[in-house]
Amino acid sequence: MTEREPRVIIIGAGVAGITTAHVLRERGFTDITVLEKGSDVGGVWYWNHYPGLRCDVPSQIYQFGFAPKADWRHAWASGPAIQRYHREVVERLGLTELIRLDTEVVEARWDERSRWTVTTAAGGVLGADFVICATGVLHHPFIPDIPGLADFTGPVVHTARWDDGLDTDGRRIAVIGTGSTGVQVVSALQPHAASVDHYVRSAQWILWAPMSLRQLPGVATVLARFPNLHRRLHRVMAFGGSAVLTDVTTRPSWRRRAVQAYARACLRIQVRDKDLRAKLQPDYQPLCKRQVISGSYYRAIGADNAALITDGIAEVTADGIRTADGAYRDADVIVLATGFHAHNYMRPLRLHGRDGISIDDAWAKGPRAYRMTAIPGFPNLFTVLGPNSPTGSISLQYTAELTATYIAQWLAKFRAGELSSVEVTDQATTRFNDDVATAMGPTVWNTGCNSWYLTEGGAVDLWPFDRATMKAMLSSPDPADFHLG
Ligand code: N01
Repeated sequence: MTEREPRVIIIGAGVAGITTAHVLRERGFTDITVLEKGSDVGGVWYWNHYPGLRCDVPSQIYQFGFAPKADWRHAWASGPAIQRYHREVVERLGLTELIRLDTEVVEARWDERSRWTVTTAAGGVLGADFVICATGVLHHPFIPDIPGLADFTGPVVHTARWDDGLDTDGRRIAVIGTGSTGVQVVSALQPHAASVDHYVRSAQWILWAPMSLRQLPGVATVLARFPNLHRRLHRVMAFGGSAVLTDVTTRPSWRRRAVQAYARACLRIQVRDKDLRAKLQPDYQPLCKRQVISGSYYRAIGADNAALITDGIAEVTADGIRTADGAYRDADVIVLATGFHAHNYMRPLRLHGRDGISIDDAWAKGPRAYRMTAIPGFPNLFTVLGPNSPTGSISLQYTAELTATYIAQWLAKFRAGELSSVEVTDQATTRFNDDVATAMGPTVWNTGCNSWYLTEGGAVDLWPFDRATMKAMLSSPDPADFHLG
């Protein structure tokens, strides 16, 4: 076979897409196109701009290892600051020219001879030797099927599609949902609202942290002055944070119990009202769901203009919400902080692999991939931050970089003429998924709560191993696990 340059299409320009484009370009690949359906890069940070949005991972950790930023204003950055960072990184690294914004991919079809044919919503058709799905996890808003919701006469807004023109000051606001988003949006809206009614179906443990803290003075100057030190520090903090989170989430130990004791103490110490505390008390272990972190929620929900409503919602009327106990509360605005279809990945994209198999059929029993990145039946296709990605433990930027570097090795083999197609075997994928299922046993995610980590089939869609295992699995391709053509 002769040497040739692979034509690569990356779908999505969020954390995973930006990382992949950068890694591939660094390794000398030149035919890269990134298709992004949004009007800007950033992924979740582009789509989410609800009041109070802040990343609950410290800013000096939540950043690309290849583009550290010294001068974060806050120790935990705001959503807009993180979005600006992604735009700046793309510009600084010269990735802008690779990215086509406002370009939604609606179909990708594999054909043995012509490779991948990718179709956009505008009717554009592109050919590619490889498709890389960097389409994110928390991407498709979940709109609950609540009776009467469509009849509400005021604004109904999902947090992931916030209307920046919506005036919430002085209004009666109903917020439904209490994940990380619901907790942040309630804390932000409560001080200026006439009232906030927080509708909570399952209570959440909330770890206190000083989320509005400024980055310490002098830190930016020192880190900017010594970039190597900054890189090393970022690594140490990201790896250290991952080690701690992996440890407490994946196996029972006194360290897990200590974090859980802290969560219980946060509730006990911050909420003095016994009735309110009882309603805020979850009936499952701390850390079982994606842990919520907040420095302000307990204060907000205890305010005179706030109410915590734990009775189920019976119906939405034209002007308010009726709960199962018969109580009725007026509302001017309904905010849906109800989360995402977290296991859609690249869907609803019509993805067809070998012999026309669709991703919906391949994933009829839930998303399934090999080492987060390869799917049987879909040659020359990889995912970055795909199924089993470590959204509950290890740095996503690190994981994306490791996965992209792994994929680059397959692309290099294509470029060198060593293969034309590569498809993971079903056996290797089953083996990996069996290992995942076994390792999930002692994790805290598996201790009896309902969370977005669970697929419809009840499997925990997370990474149950440590960072070293991830590194080992993605260090170099194992040809025995693949069909090569
Ligand atoms: O979504 P969620 P989220 N009636 O799925 C409730 C990341 N994130 O957007 O638990 C009533 O966690 C549902 O109730 P229940 C982070 O990874 C990060 O808040 O199913 N309630 C739950 O309370 C996070 O975990 C940051 O009983 C209904 C809520 O809606 C992930 O995004 C900030 C309902 C959904 O919670 C998702 O968080 C924000 C119904 N019919 C988000 N349907 C950072 O800081 C659903 N609910 C980085």
